[in-house]
Amino acid sequence: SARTHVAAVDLGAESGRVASVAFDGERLDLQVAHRFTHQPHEVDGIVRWDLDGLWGGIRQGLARLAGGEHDVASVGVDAWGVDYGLLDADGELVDQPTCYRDDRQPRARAEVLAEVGADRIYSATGVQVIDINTIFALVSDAREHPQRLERAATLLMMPDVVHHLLSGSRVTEHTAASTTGFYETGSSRWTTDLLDELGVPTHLLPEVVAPGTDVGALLPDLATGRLAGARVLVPPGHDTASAVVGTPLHDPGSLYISSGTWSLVGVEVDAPVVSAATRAANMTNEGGYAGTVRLLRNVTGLWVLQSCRRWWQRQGTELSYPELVELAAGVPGLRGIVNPDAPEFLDGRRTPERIAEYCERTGTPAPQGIAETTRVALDSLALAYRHVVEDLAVVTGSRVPSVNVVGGGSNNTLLSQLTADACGVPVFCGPVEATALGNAATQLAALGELGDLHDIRRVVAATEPVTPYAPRGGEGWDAAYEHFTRLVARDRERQGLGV
Ligand code: ADP
Ligand code: LRH
Repeated sequence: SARTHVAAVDLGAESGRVASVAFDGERLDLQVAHRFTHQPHEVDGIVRWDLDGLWGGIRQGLARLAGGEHDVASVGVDAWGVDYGLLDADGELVDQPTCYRDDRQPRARAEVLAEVGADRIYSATGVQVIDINTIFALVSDAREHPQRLERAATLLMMPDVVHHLLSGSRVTEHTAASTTGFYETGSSRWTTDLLDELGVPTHLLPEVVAPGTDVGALLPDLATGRLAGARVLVPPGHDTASAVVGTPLHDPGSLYISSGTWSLVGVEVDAPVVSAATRAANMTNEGGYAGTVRLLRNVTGLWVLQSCRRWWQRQGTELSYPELVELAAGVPGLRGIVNPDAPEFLDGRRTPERIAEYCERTGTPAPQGIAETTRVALDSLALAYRHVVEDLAVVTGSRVPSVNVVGGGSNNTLLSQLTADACGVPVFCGPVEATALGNAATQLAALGELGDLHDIRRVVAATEPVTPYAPRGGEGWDAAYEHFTRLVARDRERQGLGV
Protein backbone atom coordinates (compact mmCIF):
# COMPACT_ATOMS: atom_id res chain seq x y z
CA SER A 1 0.00 0.00 0.00
CA ALA A 2 1.01 3.64 -0.28
CA ARG A 3 0.91 4.13 3.48
CA THR A 4 4.06 5.29 5.21
CA HIS A 5 5.57 2.79 7.63
CA VAL A 6 8.09 3.71 10.30
CA ALA A 7 10.04 1.53 12.74
CA ALA A 8 9.93 2.29 16.46
CA VAL A 9 12.58 0.70 18.66
CA ASP A 10 11.49 0.92 22.33
CA LEU A 11 13.96 -0.23 24.98
CA GLY A 12 12.62 -0.66 28.51
CA ALA A 13 14.56 -1.76 31.56
CA GLU A 14 13.17 -5.33 31.32
CA SER A 15 12.43 -5.76 27.64
CA GLY A 16 12.76 -4.19 24.23
CA ARG A 17 10.68 -4.26 21.09
CA VAL A 18 10.95 -3.34 17.44
CA ALA A 19 7.60 -2.33 15.99
CA SER A 20 6.36 -1.26 12.61
CA VAL A 21 3.78 1.52 12.71
CA ALA A 22 1.64 2.93 9.90
CA PHE A 23 -1.03 5.63 9.76
CA ASP A 24 -4.17 5.05 7.66
CA GLY A 25 -5.56 8.57 7.95
CA GLU A 26 -7.50 7.79 11.13
CA ARG A 27 -5.59 5.33 13.28
CA LEU A 28 -2.11 4.08 13.89
CA ASP A 29 -1.48 0.43 13.18
CA LEU A 30 1.29 -1.01 15.37
CA GLN A 31 2.74 -4.45 14.69
CA VAL A 32 5.47 -5.72 16.99
CA ALA A 33 8.08 -7.41 14.78
CA HIS A 34 10.32 -8.61 17.61
CA ARG A 35 10.30 -8.55 21.40
CA PHE A 36 13.28 -9.49 23.55
CA THR A 37 14.20 -9.41 27.22
CA HIS A 38 17.49 -8.25 28.66
CA GLN A 39 19.19 -7.76 32.00
CA PRO A 40 22.12 -5.82 33.39
CA HIS A 41 25.12 -7.68 34.86
CA GLU A 42 28.22 -6.66 36.78
CA VAL A 43 31.33 -6.27 34.63
CA ASP A 44 34.63 -4.82 35.97
CA GLY A 45 33.01 -3.81 39.22
CA ILE A 46 30.03 -1.88 37.81
CA VAL A 47 26.54 -3.11 36.92
CA ARG A 48 26.23 -2.66 33.14
CA TRP A 49 23.73 -3.16 30.34
CA ASP A 50 24.28 -5.94 27.85
CA LEU A 51 24.47 -3.63 24.86
CA ASP A 52 25.59 -6.47 22.58
CA GLY A 53 22.47 -8.41 23.54
CA LEU A 54 20.25 -5.38 23.03
CA TRP A 55 21.83 -4.63 19.68
CA GLY A 56 21.35 -8.27 18.64
CA GLY A 57 17.63 -7.99 19.46
CA ILE A 58 17.34 -4.72 17.56
CA ARG A 59 19.13 -6.14 14.50
CA GLN A 60 16.87 -9.17 14.52
CA GLY A 61 13.79 -6.93 14.63
CA LEU A 62 15.10 -4.73 11.85
CA ALA A 63 15.98 -7.78 9.74
CA ARG A 64 12.34 -8.88 10.00
CA LEU A 65 11.21 -5.47 8.78
CA ALA A 66 13.80 -5.55 5.98
CA GLY A 67 12.25 -8.80 4.80
CA GLY A 68 8.67 -7.60 5.36
CA GLU A 69 5.91 -6.35 3.12
CA HIS A 70 6.34 -2.58 3.37
CA ASP A 71 9.06 -0.09 2.73
CA VAL A 72 10.17 1.49 6.00
CA ALA A 73 10.69 5.25 5.78
CA SER A 74 12.51 5.80 9.04
CA VAL A 75 13.77 4.25 12.28
CA GLY A 76 13.82 5.90 15.72
CA VAL A 77 14.87 4.67 19.16
CA ASP A 78 13.66 5.48 22.65
CA ALA A 79 15.08 4.01 25.84
CA TRP A 80 15.08 4.42 29.61
CA GLY A 81 16.61 7.66 30.85
CA VAL A 82 19.80 8.61 32.71
CA ASP A 83 22.24 5.98 31.34
CA TYR A 84 24.87 6.77 28.74
CA GLY A 85 27.56 5.24 26.60
CA LEU A 86 31.06 6.62 26.04
CA LEU A 87 32.55 6.72 22.54
CA ASP A 88 36.24 7.08 21.79
CA ALA A 89 37.56 9.39 19.06
CA ASP A 90 36.95 6.69 16.42
CA GLY A 91 33.32 6.29 17.46
CA GLU A 92 33.90 2.93 19.18
CA LEU A 93 32.29 2.30 22.57
CA VAL A 94 34.88 2.57 25.34
CA ASP A 95 33.08 -0.21 27.26
CA GLN A 96 29.56 -1.46 27.97
CA PRO A 97 27.20 1.31 29.20
CA THR A 98 26.71 1.33 32.97
CA CYS A 99 23.39 0.84 34.76
CA TYR A 100 21.81 3.28 37.21
CA ARG A 101 21.09 0.48 39.70
CA ASP A 102 24.74 0.22 40.74
CA ASP A 103 25.71 0.96 44.36
CA ARG A 104 28.08 3.65 43.13
CA GLN A 105 25.16 5.96 42.49
CA PRO A 106 23.92 6.43 46.09
CA ARG A 107 27.57 6.68 47.17
CA ALA A 108 28.31 9.50 44.74
CA ARG A 109 24.99 11.14 45.56
CA ALA A 110 25.88 11.34 49.24
CA GLU A 111 29.32 12.82 48.37
CA VAL A 112 27.88 15.40 46.00
CA LEU A 113 25.16 16.48 48.40
CA ALA A 114 27.76 16.92 51.14
CA GLU A 115 29.88 19.06 48.79
CA VAL A 116 27.41 21.32 47.02
CA GLY A 117 24.03 20.60 48.64
CA ALA A 118 20.75 19.44 47.14
CA ASP A 119 19.55 23.02 46.61
CA ARG A 120 22.46 23.86 44.32
CA ILE A 121 21.70 20.85 42.14
CA TYR A 122 17.97 21.35 42.05
CA SER A 123 18.07 25.07 41.33
CA ALA A 124 20.63 24.58 38.53
CA THR A 125 18.45 22.16 36.60
CA GLY A 126 14.96 21.82 38.07
CA VAL A 127 15.58 18.08 37.94
CA GLN A 128 14.71 15.99 40.98
CA VAL A 129 17.59 14.84 43.11
CA ILE A 130 17.43 11.06 42.93
CA ASP A 131 20.15 8.40 43.18
CA ILE A 132 19.80 7.26 39.58
CA ASN A 133 20.64 10.61 37.94
CA THR A 134 23.47 10.61 35.40
CA ILE A 135 25.36 13.29 37.31
CA PHE A 136 26.10 10.82 40.12
CA ALA A 137 27.34 8.15 37.71
CA LEU A 138 29.61 10.68 36.01
CA VAL A 139 30.99 11.88 39.33
CA SER A 140 31.72 8.23 40.15
CA ASP A 141 33.42 7.83 36.73
CA ALA A 142 35.54 10.92 37.34
CA ARG A 143 36.60 9.88 40.84
CA GLU A 144 36.50 6.08 40.95
CA HIS A 145 36.95 5.04 37.29
CA PRO A 146 38.93 7.87 35.66
CA GLN A 147 40.24 5.55 32.93
CA ARG A 148 36.73 5.42 31.42
CA LEU A 149 36.62 9.17 30.88
CA GLU A 150 40.26 9.36 29.78
CA ARG A 151 39.52 7.13 26.81
CA ALA A 152 36.22 8.87 25.97
CA ALA A 153 35.63 11.59 23.38
CA THR A 154 31.82 11.75 23.42
CA LEU A 155 29.05 10.90 25.85
CA LEU A 156 25.77 9.80 24.31
CA MET A 157 22.54 8.96 26.11
CA MET A 158 21.31 5.35 25.63
CA PRO A 159 18.87 5.97 22.76
CA ASP A 160 21.54 7.97 20.97
CA VAL A 161 24.11 5.22 21.45
CA VAL A 162 21.74 3.12 19.33
CA HIS A 163 21.14 5.99 16.87
CA HIS A 164 24.94 6.08 16.55
CA LEU A 165 25.08 2.34 15.82
CA LEU A 166 22.31 2.81 13.25
CA SER A 167 23.64 5.89 11.45
CA GLY A 168 27.03 6.97 12.79
CA SER A 169 25.49 10.10 14.36
CA ARG A 170 27.10 11.61 17.46
CA VAL A 171 24.41 13.88 18.87
CA THR A 172 22.03 13.50 21.78
CA GLU A 173 18.35 14.29 21.78
CA HIS A 174 16.81 16.91 24.08
CA THR A 175 14.42 14.78 26.17
CA ALA A 176 17.15 12.20 26.85
CA ALA A 177 19.59 14.97 27.85
CA SER A 178 16.99 16.34 30.24
CA THR A 179 17.19 13.22 32.44
CA THR A 180 20.85 13.71 33.35
CA GLY A 181 20.66 16.21 36.21
CA PHE A 182 23.17 18.48 34.42
CA TYR A 183 20.96 19.91 31.67
CA GLU A 184 18.56 22.78 31.97
CA THR A 185 15.38 21.89 30.16
CA GLY A 186 14.04 25.44 29.77
CA SER A 187 17.12 26.85 28.07
CA SER A 188 18.26 23.56 26.46
CA ARG A 189 21.78 23.97 27.88
CA TRP A 190 24.23 21.70 29.66
CA THR A 191 24.93 23.07 33.14
CA THR A 192 28.69 22.92 32.70
CA ASP A 193 29.40 25.18 35.69
CA LEU A 194 27.91 22.55 38.00
CA LEU A 195 30.05 19.83 36.42
CA ASP A 196 33.15 22.05 36.65
CA GLU A 197 32.48 22.51 40.33
CA LEU A 198 32.33 18.72 40.77
CA GLY A 199 35.47 18.08 38.71
CA VAL A 200 33.70 16.30 35.86
CA PRO A 201 35.12 16.96 32.36
CA THR A 202 32.60 18.68 30.09
CA HIS A 203 34.30 18.30 26.69
CA LEU A 204 32.47 14.96 26.31
CA LEU A 205 29.03 16.60 26.13
CA PRO A 206 27.56 16.37 22.64
CA GLU A 207 25.43 18.71 20.59
CA VAL A 208 21.75 18.40 21.54
CA VAL A 209 19.04 18.08 18.87
CA ALA A 210 15.25 18.38 19.09
CA PRO A 211 12.99 15.34 18.70
CA GLY A 212 12.06 14.94 15.05
CA THR A 213 15.62 15.59 13.81
CA ASP A 214 16.92 13.54 10.88
CA VAL A 215 20.42 12.39 11.93
CA GLY A 216 21.32 10.52 8.76
CA ALA A 217 20.73 7.49 6.59
CA LEU A 218 20.67 3.97 8.01
CA LEU A 219 24.22 2.54 7.63
CA PRO A 220 24.68 0.45 4.47
CA ASP A 221 24.91 -2.97 6.16
CA LEU A 222 21.49 -2.38 7.75
CA ALA A 223 19.81 -0.60 4.84
CA THR A 224 18.78 -3.72 2.96
CA GLY A 225 15.45 -4.90 1.52
CA ARG A 226 12.56 -2.80 2.78
CA LEU A 227 14.98 -0.73 4.86
CA ALA A 228 16.92 0.54 1.83
CA GLY A 229 16.51 4.29 1.90
CA ALA A 230 15.38 4.48 5.54
CA ARG A 231 16.38 7.57 7.52
CA VAL A 232 17.19 7.65 11.20
CA LEU A 233 14.71 10.12 12.72
CA VAL A 234 15.19 10.67 16.42
CA PRO A 235 11.92 10.57 18.40
CA PRO A 236 11.72 11.82 21.99
CA GLY A 237 14.60 9.55 23.04
CA HIS A 238 13.59 9.36 26.67
CA ASP A 239 10.99 6.57 26.75
CA THR A 240 8.82 8.52 29.18
CA ALA A 241 8.74 11.51 26.84
CA SER A 242 7.59 9.23 23.99
CA ALA A 243 5.04 7.62 26.33
CA VAL A 244 3.56 11.02 27.22
CA VAL A 245 3.19 11.85 23.51
CA GLY A 246 1.35 8.53 23.15
CA THR A 247 -1.02 9.25 26.06
CA PRO A 248 -4.58 10.20 25.02
CA LEU A 249 -5.03 12.70 27.89
CA HIS A 250 -8.70 12.55 28.86
CA ASP A 251 -8.90 16.21 29.92
CA PRO A 252 -6.59 19.19 29.62
CA GLY A 253 -4.35 18.94 32.68
CA SER A 254 -4.94 15.21 33.20
CA LEU A 255 -2.34 13.34 35.21
CA TYR A 256 -0.36 10.78 33.23
CA ILE A 257 1.16 7.69 34.77
CA SER A 258 3.64 5.96 32.52
CA SER A 259 3.58 2.64 34.30
CA GLY A 260 6.36 0.12 33.69
CA THR A 261 9.44 -0.67 35.71
CA TRP A 262 9.07 2.90 37.03
CA SER A 263 5.90 4.91 37.39
CA LEU A 264 6.41 8.35 35.98
CA VAL A 265 3.64 10.47 37.38
CA GLY A 266 2.95 14.06 36.36
CA VAL A 267 1.44 16.66 34.07
CA GLU A 268 2.46 18.34 30.86
CA VAL A 269 3.26 22.06 31.20
CA ASP A 270 4.51 24.81 28.88
CA ALA A 271 7.57 25.82 30.87
CA PRO A 272 9.63 24.46 33.78
CA VAL A 273 8.20 25.03 37.25
CA VAL A 274 11.12 25.45 39.64
CA SER A 275 10.03 26.81 43.00
CA ALA A 276 10.40 26.16 46.70
CA ALA A 277 7.28 24.02 46.42
CA THR A 278 8.59 21.86 43.55
CA ARG A 279 11.94 21.56 45.34
CA ALA A 280 10.22 20.43 48.54
CA ALA A 281 8.13 17.95 46.56
CA ASN A 282 11.22 16.84 44.57
CA MET A 283 9.29 17.21 41.32
CA THR A 284 11.33 17.07 38.16
CA ASN A 285 11.18 19.16 34.98
CA GLU A 286 12.14 16.92 32.08
CA GLY A 287 12.00 17.85 28.43
CA GLY A 288 8.99 16.87 26.35
CA TYR A 289 8.06 16.84 22.69
CA ALA A 290 7.57 20.12 20.82
CA GLY A 291 8.91 22.32 23.62
CA THR A 292 6.62 20.93 26.32
CA VAL A 293 7.91 20.16 29.79
CA ARG A 294 7.11 17.06 31.84
CA LEU A 295 6.55 18.14 35.43
CA LEU A 296 6.62 14.79 37.19
CA ARG A 297 7.98 12.59 39.91
CA ASN A 298 9.70 9.24 39.51
CA VAL A 299 7.87 6.75 41.65
CA THR A 300 9.62 3.42 42.13
CA GLY A 301 6.88 1.63 40.27
CA LEU A 302 6.32 -2.02 39.44
CA TRP A 303 10.03 -2.59 40.02
CA VAL A 304 9.02 -3.54 43.55
CA LEU A 305 6.68 -6.24 42.23
CA GLN A 306 9.19 -7.33 39.56
CA SER A 307 11.80 -7.78 42.31
CA CYS A 308 9.36 -9.78 44.46
CA ARG A 309 8.45 -11.94 41.50
CA ARG A 310 12.11 -12.70 40.78
CA TRP A 311 12.61 -13.64 44.45
CA TRP A 312 9.61 -15.97 44.45
CA GLN A 313 10.75 -17.48 41.14
CA ARG A 314 14.12 -18.31 42.68
CA GLN A 315 12.28 -20.00 45.52
CA GLY A 316 10.41 -22.12 43.01
CA THR A 317 7.07 -20.30 42.65
CA GLU A 318 6.49 -19.11 39.12
CA LEU A 319 3.51 -16.76 38.84
CA SER A 320 2.50 -14.45 35.99
CA TYR A 321 1.59 -10.81 36.64
CA PRO A 322 -2.14 -11.47 36.08
CA GLU A 323 -1.93 -14.34 38.60
CA LEU A 324 -0.24 -12.09 41.16
CA VAL A 325 -2.92 -9.44 40.59
CA GLU A 326 -5.68 -11.97 41.13
CA LEU A 327 -4.11 -13.22 44.36
CA ALA A 328 -3.71 -9.67 45.68
CA ALA A 329 -7.33 -8.82 44.82
CA GLY A 330 -8.42 -11.66 47.10
CA VAL A 331 -6.90 -10.33 50.33
CA PRO A 332 -7.90 -7.27 52.41
CA GLY A 333 -6.29 -3.98 51.40
CA LEU A 334 -4.67 -1.09 53.28
CA ARG A 335 -3.01 -3.22 55.93
CA GLY A 336 0.76 -3.04 55.46
CA ILE A 337 2.10 0.12 53.80
CA VAL A 338 5.59 0.93 52.47
CA ASN A 339 7.18 3.85 50.68
CA PRO A 340 8.23 2.31 47.34
CA ASP A 341 10.88 5.05 47.01
CA ALA A 342 12.64 4.04 50.24
CA PRO A 343 16.34 3.30 49.59
CA GLU A 344 16.03 -0.38 50.56
CA PHE A 345 13.99 -1.10 47.42
CA LEU A 346 16.41 0.41 44.87
CA ASP A 347 18.67 -2.59 44.25
CA GLY A 348 15.82 -5.11 44.12
CA ARG A 349 17.40 -7.64 46.47
CA ARG A 350 15.36 -9.63 49.04
CA THR A 351 12.37 -7.41 48.35
CA PRO A 352 9.57 -9.48 49.98
CA GLU A 353 11.64 -9.72 53.19
CA ARG A 354 12.44 -6.05 53.08
CA ILE A 355 8.76 -5.15 52.62
CA ALA A 356 7.89 -7.14 55.74
CA GLU A 357 10.77 -5.62 57.69
CA TYR A 358 9.77 -2.12 56.60
CA CYS A 359 6.15 -2.62 57.70
CA GLU A 360 7.24 -4.01 61.03
CA ARG A 361 9.65 -1.16 61.66
CA THR A 362 7.11 1.53 60.74
CA GLY A 363 4.03 0.16 62.51
CA THR A 364 1.77 -1.54 59.95
CA PRO A 365 1.03 -5.30 59.77
CA ALA A 366 3.83 -7.17 57.99
CA PRO A 367 2.41 -9.15 55.04
CA GLN A 368 2.57 -12.95 55.10
CA GLY A 369 3.07 -14.70 51.79
CA ILE A 370 2.70 -13.80 48.14
CA ALA A 371 -0.87 -12.47 48.02
CA GLU A 372 -0.47 -10.10 50.96
CA THR A 373 2.95 -8.91 49.90
CA THR A 374 1.69 -8.12 46.40
CA ARG A 375 -1.26 -6.28 47.93
CA VAL A 376 1.07 -4.15 50.08
CA ALA A 377 3.13 -3.26 46.98
CA LEU A 378 0.04 -2.22 44.98
CA ASP A 379 -1.74 -0.33 47.78
CA SER A 380 1.50 1.51 48.45
CA LEU A 381 1.93 2.44 44.79
CA ALA A 382 -1.60 3.87 44.68
CA LEU A 383 -0.76 5.96 47.76
CA ALA A 384 2.45 7.17 46.11
CA TYR A 385 0.36 8.29 43.10
CA ARG A 386 -2.00 10.19 45.38
CA HIS A 387 1.01 11.85 46.96
CA VAL A 388 1.97 13.26 43.55
CA VAL A 389 -1.64 14.37 42.97
CA GLU A 390 -1.61 16.28 46.29
CA ASP A 391 1.83 17.78 45.67
CA LEU A 392 0.82 18.90 42.18
CA ALA A 393 -2.24 20.64 43.61
CA VAL A 394 0.09 22.69 45.83
CA VAL A 395 2.61 23.34 43.06
CA THR A 396 0.23 24.21 40.22
CA GLY A 397 -2.77 25.47 42.23
CA SER A 398 -5.19 23.04 40.60
CA ARG A 399 -6.30 19.48 41.16
CA VAL A 400 -5.99 16.99 38.33
CA PRO A 401 -9.41 16.12 36.88
CA SER A 402 -8.51 12.58 35.82
CA VAL A 403 -5.68 10.12 35.38
CA ASN A 404 -4.43 8.35 32.24
CA VAL A 405 -2.32 5.24 32.77
CA VAL A 406 -0.21 3.86 29.89
CA GLY A 407 2.48 1.17 29.55
CA GLY A 408 2.61 -2.45 30.69
CA GLY A 409 1.31 -1.49 34.14
CA SER A 410 -1.96 -0.28 32.61
CA ASN A 411 -2.76 -4.02 32.35
CA ASN A 412 -2.82 -4.25 36.14
CA THR A 413 -6.57 -4.01 36.78
CA LEU A 414 -6.26 -4.00 40.58
CA LEU A 415 -3.67 -1.22 40.59
CA SER A 416 -5.84 0.82 38.21
CA GLN A 417 -8.87 0.50 40.52
CA LEU A 418 -6.76 1.29 43.60
CA THR A 419 -5.39 4.35 41.81
CA ALA A 420 -8.94 5.62 41.16
CA ASP A 421 -9.87 4.92 44.79
CA ALA A 422 -6.75 6.54 46.27
CA CYS A 423 -6.82 9.63 44.05
CA GLY A 424 -10.61 10.06 44.02
CA VAL A 425 -10.79 10.77 40.26
CA PRO A 426 -11.59 8.65 37.20
CA VAL A 427 -8.74 6.61 35.73
CA PHE A 428 -8.41 5.73 32.03
CA CYS A 429 -6.05 2.91 31.05
CA GLY A 430 -4.18 2.32 27.79
CA PRO A 431 -2.58 2.11 25.38
CA VAL A 432 -0.13 -0.49 26.66
CA GLU A 433 2.30 0.41 23.86
CA ALA A 434 2.01 4.20 24.32
CA THR A 435 5.78 4.57 24.18
CA ALA A 436 6.23 2.88 20.80
CA LEU A 437 3.16 4.73 19.48
CA GLY A 438 4.51 8.09 20.69
CA ASN A 439 7.93 7.32 19.23
CA ALA A 440 6.42 6.37 15.85
CA ALA A 441 3.94 9.26 15.80
CA THR A 442 6.72 11.83 16.12
CA GLN A 443 8.56 10.19 13.21
CA LEU A 444 5.34 10.31 11.17
CA ALA A 445 4.98 13.99 12.11
CA ALA A 446 8.56 14.66 10.96
CA LEU A 447 7.65 12.96 7.67
CA GLY A 448 4.60 15.22 7.31
CA GLU A 449 2.03 12.44 7.85
CA LEU A 450 0.80 13.74 11.22
CA GLY A 451 0.42 17.26 12.59
CA ASP A 452 1.07 18.74 16.01
CA LEU A 453 0.87 17.14 19.45
CA HIS A 454 -2.86 17.74 19.61
CA ASP A 455 -3.33 15.97 16.27
CA ILE A 456 -1.10 13.09 17.41
CA ARG A 457 -3.12 12.56 20.61
CA ARG A 458 -6.39 12.65 18.66
CA VAL A 459 -5.06 9.87 16.46
CA VAL A 460 -3.75 7.87 19.46
CA ALA A 461 -7.20 8.18 21.09
CA ALA A 462 -8.80 6.82 17.91
CA THR A 463 -6.28 3.98 17.74
CA GLU A 464 -7.18 2.06 20.87
CA PRO A 465 -10.13 2.30 23.30
CA VAL A 466 -9.16 3.12 26.90
CA THR A 467 -10.51 1.18 29.90
CA PRO A 468 -12.21 3.42 32.52
CA TYR A 469 -12.18 2.92 36.32
CA ALA A 470 -14.45 5.01 38.56
CA PRO A 471 -13.36 5.87 42.13
CA ARG A 472 -15.24 3.77 44.71
CA GLY A 473 -14.90 6.09 47.70
CA GLY A 474 -14.03 3.48 50.28
CA GLU A 475 -12.89 3.58 53.87
CA GLY A 476 -9.37 3.92 55.04
CA TRP A 477 -7.62 5.81 52.26
CA ASP A 478 -7.28 9.11 54.16
CA ALA A 479 -5.75 7.50 57.24
CA ALA A 480 -3.48 5.34 55.08
CA TYR A 481 -2.40 8.43 53.16
CA GLU A 482 -1.55 10.30 56.39
CA HIS A 483 0.65 7.39 57.42
CA PHE A 484 2.22 7.25 53.94
CA THR A 485 3.27 10.92 53.99
CA ARG A 486 4.97 10.39 57.36
CA LEU A 487 6.90 7.44 55.89
CA VAL A 488 8.05 9.54 52.94
CA ALA A 489 9.19 12.40 55.18
CA ARG A 490 11.21 10.02 57.34
CA ASP A 491 12.83 8.28 54.36
CA ARG A 492 13.79 11.58 52.76
CA GLU A 493 15.35 12.79 55.97
CA ARG A 494 17.26 9.51 56.23
CA GLN A 495 18.76 10.18 52.77
CA GLY A 496 19.68 13.78 53.54
CA LEU A 497 17.13 15.06 51.02
CA GLY A 498 15.29 17.26 53.52
CA VAL A 499 11.55 17.27 54.04
P1 ADP B 1 9.38 -1.21 30.87
O1 ADP B 1 9.26 -0.68 29.48
O2 ADP B 1 9.62 -0.15 31.90
O3 ADP B 1 10.35 -2.36 31.00
P2 ADP B 1 6.61 -2.16 30.48
O4 ADP B 1 5.88 -0.94 30.07
O5 ADP B 1 6.89 -3.22 29.46
O6 ADP B 1 7.96 -1.81 31.28
O7 ADP B 1 5.79 -2.80 31.69
C1 ADP B 1 6.20 -3.98 32.31
C2 ADP B 1 5.39 -4.20 33.57
O8 ADP B 1 3.99 -4.19 33.26
C3 ADP B 1 5.64 -5.52 34.23
O9 ADP B 1 6.69 -5.43 35.17
C4 ADP B 1 4.31 -5.83 34.92
O10 ADP B 1 4.33 -5.35 36.25
C5 ADP B 1 3.29 -5.05 34.15
N1 ADP B 1 2.42 -5.91 33.35
C6 ADP B 1 2.59 -6.30 32.07
N2 ADP B 1 1.57 -7.11 31.68
C7 ADP B 1 0.74 -7.24 32.72
C8 ADP B 1 -0.51 -7.93 32.95
N3 ADP B 1 -1.08 -8.67 31.99
N4 ADP B 1 -1.09 -7.81 34.16
C9 ADP B 1 -0.51 -7.07 35.14
N5 ADP B 1 0.65 -6.41 34.97
C10 ADP B 1 1.27 -6.48 33.79
C1 LRH C 1 11.47 4.83 32.62
C2 LRH C 1 12.65 5.72 32.85
C3 LRH C 1 12.38 6.86 33.79
C4 LRH C 1 13.78 7.16 34.23
C5 LRH C 1 14.28 5.76 34.49
C6 LRH C 1 15.75 5.58 34.48
O1 LRH C 1 11.75 3.77 31.78
O2 LRH C 1 13.14 6.23 31.64
O3 LRH C 1 11.74 7.97 33.21
O4 LRH C 1 13.87 8.05 35.26
O5 LRH C 1 13.68 4.97 33.46
